[in-house]
Amino acid sequence: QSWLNRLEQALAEDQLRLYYQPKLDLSTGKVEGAEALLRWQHPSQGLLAPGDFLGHLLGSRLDVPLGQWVLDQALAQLGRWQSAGLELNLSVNISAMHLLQPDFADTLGTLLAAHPQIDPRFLELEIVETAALTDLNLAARTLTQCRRLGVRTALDDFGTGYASLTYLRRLPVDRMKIDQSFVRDMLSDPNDLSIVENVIQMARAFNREVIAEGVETQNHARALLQLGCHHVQGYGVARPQPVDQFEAWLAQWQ
Ligand code: G
Ligand code: G
Ligand code: NA
Repeated sequence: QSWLNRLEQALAEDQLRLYYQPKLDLSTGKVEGAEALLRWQHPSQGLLAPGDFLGHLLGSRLDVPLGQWVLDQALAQLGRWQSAGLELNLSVNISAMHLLQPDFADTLGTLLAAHPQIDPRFLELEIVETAALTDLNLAARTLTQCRRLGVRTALDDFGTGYASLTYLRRLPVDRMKIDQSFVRDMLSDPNDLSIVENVIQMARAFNREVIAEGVETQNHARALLQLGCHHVQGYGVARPQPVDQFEAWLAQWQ
């Protein structure tokens, strides 16, 4: 059986899960929200992370249906949080193929209309695989439509790839996420530190927010705060976890 068939079965048999990793605002010490990260609870192989299967999925016939499943789940979760009085935003990873569907924004609008209790500002679309955005005009138009719906937009893995500056200039996003590969060694590698510093300054110049991922230690957090980046995410705060564990973690954090 091919990966794609097994993934199709996983979707049909409810083996996919969203895990939640907190995003912290260092300037207030408050958890601003979470990122939803896909996992596959495989019946025989245990818990699989996207690195194990995403490559088979992106660009395939399952890319859009799975992206839609993720959005459905994420909005249902946001609805539960808002009903419970939890002010948490939620970032959802959106693939290039999904974003480039001509009806992406309309479909999202319909989904939001089905959840009238959700304030769209609490949903953030995190665009992954920017290199696969073959039509930047279409991507920009779609992101503009999404922002008109009230939804926030972000560029994932910022700084990797040759065209980061082009994406920054052409895509209407509220926030850039500094890739964890730069954050990891920023305390020991002056070149990585310089990249992190420059991304933060560029974000400021373009009036965008910035968030750092892969923040594993307090020293990383301190350095980022000093450089003016107060939104962080990483194992140093918490790992991605199932929603009940995330909520328990949140309760003891506050
Ligand atoms: O959770 P983990 O660090 O293993 O995720 C690895 C990568 O997989 C992340 O960088 C993210 O870009 C991608 N990813 C995680 N969840 C999703 C998802 O729901 N949709 C898409 N398209 N990518 C995801
Ligand atoms: O690029 P994106 O934000 O989608 O990547 C998130 C991925 O990075 C997830 O797979 C998550 O498990 C992983 N991750 C999150 N925080 C850390 C961290 O502090 N260190 C490392 N090595 N990986 C992390
Ligand atoms: Na992401």
